[in-house]
Amino acid sequence: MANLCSISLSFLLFFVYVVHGYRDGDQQKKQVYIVYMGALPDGTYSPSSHHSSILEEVVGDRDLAESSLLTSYGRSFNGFSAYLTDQERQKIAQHEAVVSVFRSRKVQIQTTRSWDFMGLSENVHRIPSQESDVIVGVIDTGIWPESESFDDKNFGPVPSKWKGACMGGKNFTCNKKLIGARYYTNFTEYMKPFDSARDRSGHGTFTASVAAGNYVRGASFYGLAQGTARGGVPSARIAAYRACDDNGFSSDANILGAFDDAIADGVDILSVSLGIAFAFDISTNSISIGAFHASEKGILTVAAGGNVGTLGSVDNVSPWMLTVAASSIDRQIISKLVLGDGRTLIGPVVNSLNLTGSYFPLISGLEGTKTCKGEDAKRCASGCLDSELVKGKIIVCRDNSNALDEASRAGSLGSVVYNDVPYYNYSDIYPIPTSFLSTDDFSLVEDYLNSTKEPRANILKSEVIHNSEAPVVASLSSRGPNLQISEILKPDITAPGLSILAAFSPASSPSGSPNDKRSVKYVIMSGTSVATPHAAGAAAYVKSLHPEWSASAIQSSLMTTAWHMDASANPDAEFAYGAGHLNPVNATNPGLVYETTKQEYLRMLCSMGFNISKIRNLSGDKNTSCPAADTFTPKDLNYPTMAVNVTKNKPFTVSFPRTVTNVGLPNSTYKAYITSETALGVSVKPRILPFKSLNEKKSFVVVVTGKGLQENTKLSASLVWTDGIHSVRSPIVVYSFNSTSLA
Ligand SMILES: *[C@@H]1O[C@H](CO)[C@@H](O)[C@H](O)[C@H]1NC(C)=O
Ligand SMILES: *[C@@H]1O[C@H](CO)[C@@H](O)[C@H](O)[C@H]1NC(C)=O
Ligand SMILES: *[C@@H]1O[C@H](CO)[C@@H](O)[C@H](O)[C@H]1NC(C)=O
Ligand SMILES: *[C@@H]1O[C@H](CO)[C@@H](O)[C@H](O)[C@H]1NC(C)=O
Ligand SMILES: *[C@@H]1O[C@H](CO)[C@@H](O)[C@H](O)[C@H]1NC(C)=O
Ligand SMILES: *[C@@H]1O[C@H](CO)[C@@H](O)[C@H](O)[C@H]1NC(C)=O
Ligand SMILES: *[C@@H]1O[C@H](CO)[C@@H](O)[C@H](O)[C@H]1NC(C)=O
Ligand SMILES: *[C@@H]1O[C@H](CO)[C@@H](O)[C@H](O)[C@H]1NC(C)=O
Ligand SMILES: *[C@@H]1O[C@H](CO)[C@@H](O)[C@H](O)[C@H]1NC(C)=O
Ligand SMILES: *[C@@H]1O[C@H](CO)[C@@H](O)[C@H](O)[C@H]1NC(C)=O
Ligand SMILES: CC(=O)N[C@H]1CO[C@H](CO)[C@@H](O)[C@@H]1O
Repeated sequence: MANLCSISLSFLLFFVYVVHGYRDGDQQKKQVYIVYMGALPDGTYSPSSHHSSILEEVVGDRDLAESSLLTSYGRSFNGFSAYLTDQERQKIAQHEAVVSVFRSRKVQIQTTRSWDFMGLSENVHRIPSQESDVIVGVIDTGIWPESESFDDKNFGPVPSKWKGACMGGKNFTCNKKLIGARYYTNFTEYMKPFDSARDRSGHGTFTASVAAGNYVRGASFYGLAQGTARGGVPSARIAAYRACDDNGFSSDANILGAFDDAIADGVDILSVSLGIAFAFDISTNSISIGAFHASEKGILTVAAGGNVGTLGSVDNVSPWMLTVAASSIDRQIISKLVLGDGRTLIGPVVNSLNLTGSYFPLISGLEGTKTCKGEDAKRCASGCLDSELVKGKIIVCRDNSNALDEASRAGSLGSVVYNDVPYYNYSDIYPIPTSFLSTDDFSLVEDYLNSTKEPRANILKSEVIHNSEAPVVASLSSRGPNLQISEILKPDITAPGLSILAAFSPASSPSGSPNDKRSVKYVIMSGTSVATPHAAGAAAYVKSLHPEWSASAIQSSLMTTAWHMDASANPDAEFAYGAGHLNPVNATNPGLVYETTKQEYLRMLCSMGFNISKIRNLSGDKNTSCPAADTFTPKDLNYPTMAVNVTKNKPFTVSFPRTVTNVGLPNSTYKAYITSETALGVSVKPRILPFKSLNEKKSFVVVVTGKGLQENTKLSASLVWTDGIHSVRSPIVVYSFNSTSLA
């Protein structure tokens, strides 16, 4: 046995060696790397010639350097991408001008009743002239420019501050609503090339319309969720940056290109419903890097927390961006399966039509195949179903949603599958009428099949039902703790992300399946991708009323005014919803804000052990220094929430220094109110903050003590500053989680 293995192993090595040597003749394979150089230097500077000369130093040859350079970034920050061998990569990482070098990774996409549900009604206070000056940038799969949601009727001229362009490719026209478009397809690793910013997947059209789409009356998906579709800021402008292919895939290298342009073009808010799935080092992550430079320019980046659903899975975790979780709204969409004996079973599905007729033959996977046997047949495994046998029938497949492609390929009338993935219980659209049942209900259907001579069933068009438990964080929504910066609580906030109606690309199929020939202008979707543009729209709304506010002031106003969520209905509590549920109206009048400066972000990086010369390059300021013997840690950042990871089973005393800025009433006195679990002692000094003028700052310290936490547990409290009019709330979370048990 052992011999056999070693023989095949050496054969394999030999084979790899030969193939490798034959293909490039080089001792090392070249791969695409991103060379990140931080901020742009002051004065006249030619990024591309600097990039070429750095490459020339490293590869030692001018022509080779030219051919290795792929893209120069240099409008908003400094860096480039290039083909490098591993040796060249190591050499370039030592270069004094370089902050980090990393492989481009795969990045992917993760009526609007939702706005009414949050209290942002159609007749809410707006300043249309200011709102129409706000530009929301969306980095996604592109946009469908002809959608009614982006029509420019009644829009005035493009804001004069706009420095962007309409470079959407062939047959792509912008207008006074959709004022800019660009696309990024240089790097086809992980993705398929495309030739325009036109959205053929629907995702980018959807997110752009949730953030800033027009009012569109009578929008619905086949009559479902009918109402007025609208974004958070219907009068605002949109700029679309297409970095993702039709399947929603992109790479760091393309995402950086989109950030580089969007910041320089002059967007006000960036909505980024993308992620890498599980956080990565913040200096080698395109979204983190882009968002850092955006925040320097006063642009808040709003990003998706991810759809992994487990503890520790939250993505986009840097403090200079707002990270969004997804939760339910009071509307839920379900579909009924009616069995021949009259029993009705309910599942979360969006079915667009009633089958014409009352009952149809119901058959098992075994009866739908001529070629497959056993479990494969029962599961309706790929290629098993025979069109003749399933035509006009509803097929029961002992599988989760994977069987749906096979059932639709074979042309069955409808299908019944089960749902055994706990986080996958939201209502989605499938290519054929579908019943998506719990495993218990599914076995009732199997019993019925076995016990009945001529089993029959019908699958009804979906119904909208009231969900009185809302908002509850979706089980798919990624949770903290933050595995990169354990003292920054992430996600920051939750927003509607389940069964939301918004604009779509008619070139795509609503279920995403090639077997689905429907083409629609509005569709229903779920996920943190859907929640993100809600928060971006709310950020743009705050920006429209306070054009001068910094990115961190807007972030703070959204977080401290969030609705308090019910911890008993959300087992992971703050790790699931952060500060709570987005409340766009109250966010416009927060009273106090926790503002964070670039200097503090840099100090945080110092405390995390980043090399000072790299921090200087990142900041673009040669004077930046890390304070000697600094006791600062990320919990000391002036962040609107407070979190700390303490050593298990040990008593702790932790201080959180904070400073608030008065943006409410000039003369006001704020008092501190604390609510806490009994095992935590929380005190605030001072407890009263008297303000005499606007923009005045006051500092205080929150001290949290406890006797010790068992591993993998947490305790929470909250601090509310109130002047009788405003409530400024910050959650406080003390936890002890072993990150290796989470990853
Ligand atoms: C990358 O894309 C941009 C924009 O399409 C283009 O200007 C540039 O030349 C491309 N670079 C390469 C190396 O293809
Ligand atoms: C910081 O980076 C510079 C430039 O790459 C390098 O020379 C220096 O040794 C680094 N310092 C430390 C402490 O790693
Ligand atoms: C432009 O694209 C739209 C949408 O795909 C299509 O309907 C139209 O025919 C195209 N026009 C041209 C000139 O290709
Ligand atoms: C679908 O069929 C059910 C049961 O036959 C009926 O109650 C319902 O009204 C129908 N819905 C539509 C939209 O036709
Ligand atoms: C999803 O499952 C959770 C937990 O089982 C449940 O509380 C929630 O209501 C379900 N949501 C939907 C939309 O079915
Ligand atoms: C129903 O029949 C199928 C196929 O014969 C069998 O695999 C399954 O165990 C039966 N289910 C029940 C609940 O008896
Ligand atoms: C929103 O603000 C109003 C007035 O400023 C206040 O009365 C209300 O309680 C706030 N709502 C929430 C959910 O905090
Ligand atoms: C850096 O410090 C020097 C000396 O203190 C000062 O003259 C210069 O203006 C500073 N530069 C910046 C960008 O702050
Ligand atoms: C604000 O404070 C000043 C000085 O203490 C006082 O004269 C003024 O009446 C106060 N204004 C309000 C609205 O309370
Ligand atoms: C919390 O700190 C401990 C060490 O004290 C560390 O092992 C663990 O990974 C940290 N947890 C997280 C989530 O960062
Ligand atoms: C582009 C840039 O500003 N690079 C700087 C990075 O830091 C080194 C060392 O301080 C400088 O020499 C570079 O000019």
